Amino acid sequence: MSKIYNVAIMGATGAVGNCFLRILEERRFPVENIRLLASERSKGKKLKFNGKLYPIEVLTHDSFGGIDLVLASAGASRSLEFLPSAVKAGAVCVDNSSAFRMEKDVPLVVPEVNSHRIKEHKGIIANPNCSTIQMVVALWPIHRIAKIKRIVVTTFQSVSGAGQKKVLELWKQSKLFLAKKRIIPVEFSHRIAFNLIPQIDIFLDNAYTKEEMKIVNETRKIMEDASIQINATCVRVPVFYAHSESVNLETERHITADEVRKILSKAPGVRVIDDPNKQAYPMPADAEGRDEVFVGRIRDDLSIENGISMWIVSDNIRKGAALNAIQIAEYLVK
Ligand code: NAP
Ligand code: 3JN
Repeated sequence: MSKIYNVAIMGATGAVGNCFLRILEERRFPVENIRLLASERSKGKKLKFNGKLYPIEVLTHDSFGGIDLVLASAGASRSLEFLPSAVKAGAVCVDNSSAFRMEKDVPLVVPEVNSHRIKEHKGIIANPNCSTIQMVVALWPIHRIAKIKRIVVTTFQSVSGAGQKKVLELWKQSKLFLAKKRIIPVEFSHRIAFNLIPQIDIFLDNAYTKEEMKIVNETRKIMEDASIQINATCVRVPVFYAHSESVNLETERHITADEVRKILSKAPGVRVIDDPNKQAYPMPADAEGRDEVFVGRIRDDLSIENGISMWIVSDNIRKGAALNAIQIAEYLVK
């Protein structure tokens, strides 16, 4: 790669794509030229980057000439179809989708955990699912010291995790609900305003959802430990931004809540907010727009010998998607 980079954003008009633009600006990523790619639907639109308007171009196999870095967030089928062309054209791709995450020769990276894998890439580096990212940032420092044997996680995932249209749907439904008008769900399978939906993505044959099994399989790959037992329940909640997780751990070595608090207060990317006397704990409203993974409600599990419970919150569009991918890109250019 040269010193200033030609960057393409695949899915530039989406929730994650927009966040890519803002974070590249904020972190002064060395961009020479930027190419904004989306579907036919966005033909004629323009988006601002570093004070200049750029046209949206329709994504094709020829979109990658002269491009050094592709940040992809146009969905898994687009990644499967177009990233091989980008690699052929000489670009390195950081992919936000699930398309290549579990491929053996594709690194699946959360820089706070396994940045050493980045250099093994063959053109594509995968960004994990947002729920996996925030969980492993908080759990990796504990795993290193006490070896996690089992994780039971319940997620509370904001609507933005499912894309821009779902954010609008929550707005619309909330207004209708408060006006006591009839709600016909369009984007979600059920009403999301003033409700919870215990299903994210499709159900698999084992009665878990695809989102739940992503957490299981991706966590094992990132933490390089196939022996960790993981049970996940993913729930969509009427929150606009930031995902929350209730996590219970069983460790091989005994570790106290106080020790966990100390370890996490020094861990990269983590911010501990945990003072029950002041009713201080992480909440999605405070995590929105922030880069950290927030951890609180750290407590000993009274029901087993080596157990810890905690509450983890992070902005799903930033650390859960765009920021993690740009941190990977920063390692690439280093
Ligand atoms: P979104 O707001 O719905 O945006 C989708 C983007 O993909 C838009 O820019 C859209 O362009 C583009 N797109 C859709 N179909 C296309 C096509 N046929 N050709 C070219 N571009 C196309 O969704 P999002 O929240 O940004 O998420 C996008 C993807 O990122 C997801 O599908 C997922 O794979 C990944 N993601 C990952 C995480 C994570 O956990 N790491 C979190 C969220 C999303 P138009 O505006 O032209 O339709
Ligand atoms: O729903 C959420 O909160 C996260 C969703 C992520 C997502 C949405 C559509 C397609 C993904 C993902 O990142 O796993 C995918 C996908 O790429 O399969």
